[in-house]
Amino acid sequence: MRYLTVEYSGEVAIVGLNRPEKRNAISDAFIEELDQVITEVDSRAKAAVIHGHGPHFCAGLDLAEHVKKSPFEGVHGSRRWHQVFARIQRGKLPWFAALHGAVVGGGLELASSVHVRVADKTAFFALPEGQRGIFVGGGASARTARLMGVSRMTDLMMTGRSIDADTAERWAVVNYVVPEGQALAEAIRLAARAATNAELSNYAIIHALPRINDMGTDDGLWVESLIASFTATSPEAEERLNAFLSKRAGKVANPNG
Ligand code: 1HE
Repeated sequence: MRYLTVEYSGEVAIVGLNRPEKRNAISDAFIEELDQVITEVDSRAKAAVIHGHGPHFCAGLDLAEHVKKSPFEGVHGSRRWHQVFARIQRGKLPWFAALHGAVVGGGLELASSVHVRVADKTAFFALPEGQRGIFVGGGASARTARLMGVSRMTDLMMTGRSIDADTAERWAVVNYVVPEGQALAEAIRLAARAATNAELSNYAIIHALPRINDMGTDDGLWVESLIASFTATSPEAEERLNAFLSKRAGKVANPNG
């Protein structure tokens, strides 16, 4: 692998963006390698974590490569990012991102395609496409806009400002903020926990929730009933429900102690 590292911690795949000398900027070859890595981890892991090697998570699109593209190549390139990121967002596994340093442009688009985001205090977020004379092309107008809202995304793109990790949490872009250097360990811990869920439940969470969110209430509730019945009647659900009733499974944790 040239641009990515893959390790395993039990059932959790740990995927590292590994082009630190270019701040993990994503080139065409990088995207193709990510596609291969997703195929590999889909068959070997029950959850996955993505993080960046070096001082930043990801500086987004490889601008040096992009400068040389024709309009037609640009469209195909953007569609390829969409295809590969869709394999994360609506694939087989729960994905977690560990974010530090720059999470900008296409880096934020990649982070927006995972299911749970953990940022450390060094993380900062921006969409500098306006300054570069381009537009988002890796899914931000659909995914990042759904996280932070169109108004905030418009502000980021118009003004070119960066937001810090606490603001990103307030804007629902990240789920957790942890001290410097602790995002990866925390993301792995959370992913390991998700890996113990019923596979069918994780699949339903990944696939049904965002689709229902895109539906009207009545259609959404109908689909919810189907998914609820589909998961609850699986042998694994029966075993897990019986485990709780016979006091073999843990109780829900009370955050107040
Ligand atoms: C790059 C890229 C890149 C760095 N493409 N080469 N993304 C951006 O507009 C972000 C541009 N990058 C930056 O603002 C800064 O590099 C960072 C804030 C991310 C990091 O700063 P720093 O001081 O740690 O690193 P650096 O010295 O700026 O960069 C180190 C090297 O990485 C340098 O190359 P060198 O040969 O001079 O050593 C940089 O040129 C190179 N580098 N970022 C190519 N992005 C599907 S559409 C998505 C659209 C977008 O993503 S637009 C946003 C693009």
